Amino acid sequence: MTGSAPRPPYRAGFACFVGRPNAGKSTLTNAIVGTKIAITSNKPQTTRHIIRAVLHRPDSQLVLVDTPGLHRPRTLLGERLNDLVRSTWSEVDVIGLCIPADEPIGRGDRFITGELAELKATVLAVVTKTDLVDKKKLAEQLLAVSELGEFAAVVPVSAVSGHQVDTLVDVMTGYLPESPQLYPDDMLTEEPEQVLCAELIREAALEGVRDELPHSIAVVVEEMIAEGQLTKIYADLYVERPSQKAIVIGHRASRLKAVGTTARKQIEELLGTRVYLDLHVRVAKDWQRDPKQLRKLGF
Ligand SMILES: Nc1nc2c(ncn2[C@@H]2O[C@H](COP(=O)(O)OP(=O)(O)OP(=O)(O)O)[C@@H](O)[C@H]2O)c(=O)[nH]1
Ligand SMILES: [Mg+2]
Repeated sequence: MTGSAPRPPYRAGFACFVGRPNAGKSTLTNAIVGTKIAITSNKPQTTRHIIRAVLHRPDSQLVLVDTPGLHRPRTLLGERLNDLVRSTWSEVDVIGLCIPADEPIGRGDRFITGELAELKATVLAVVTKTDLVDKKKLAEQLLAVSELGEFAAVVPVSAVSGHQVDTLVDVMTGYLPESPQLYPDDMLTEEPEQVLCAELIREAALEGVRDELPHSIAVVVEEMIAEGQLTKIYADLYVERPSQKAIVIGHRASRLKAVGTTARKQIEELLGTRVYLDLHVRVAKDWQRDPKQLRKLGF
């Protein structure tokens, strides 16, 4: 006679990925929940808002908190973003320190590792972008990372190929506390649609711009009106200087049109309706350094 095995306890809690800009935190968050919730780009410091994404499993709920990359701040915005990261660290149960497989460990990684050692959360190291290196290089990186600090585990993963994503979830979930469910069954994120839409517009606008411009772009959705199968969206795209406005708009508005088309497709996918997108470019002089403007833009 065999009785059925005791059910594992239900676990639920919060986790976040940290690491320098561009380490692959947002891409990994999306890969884990299987939906694009956080925007990503090859420009450093893409993430500016804390976004929570919930992964539901029969015996667990993992709430991923996507944070900006920790960096040496050069503006008031940079300082605010770093503050957001640090306040998240103190609220989560598990932290995954992301280090790309294809880049040497740097001063920034050592600095972050040192800060994490002070926290009560379980800290894992996650070696990201494993699809970009061969086996030998990966083995070397795993060794280097394990010597960087005291980690509960070191997990290699590729958000692009999906390699080891489930394993990483298993490991993270194992460190969550026993807890009742935290969010309703079908809730993927608590982020308002308005914010998600603004982020998709910003992602489209980041494509193909260089130097300081990516940092100068901010997007606010002013109004969303649902009319049956059509959603009308009125949004403002802010830059810091008139010269940047000209670049963003492009020759005969060609760039702005392209940004609008890309963003509209993404938003239609998100909302499941057709979308009319009205996009205006405005100058908010040096907003990254101006407390009043920052507040207006939601920081
Ligand atoms: N090849 C490969 N590229 C990846 C992988 N994960 C992320 N990337 C790329 O790395 C770049 C940065 O990814 P993000 O997810 O935006 O990085 P992040 O850590 O969130 O960056 P910040 O928000 O700026 O701190 C993007 O161009 C991604 O497409 C991966 O597993 N493999
Ligand atoms: Mg990000």
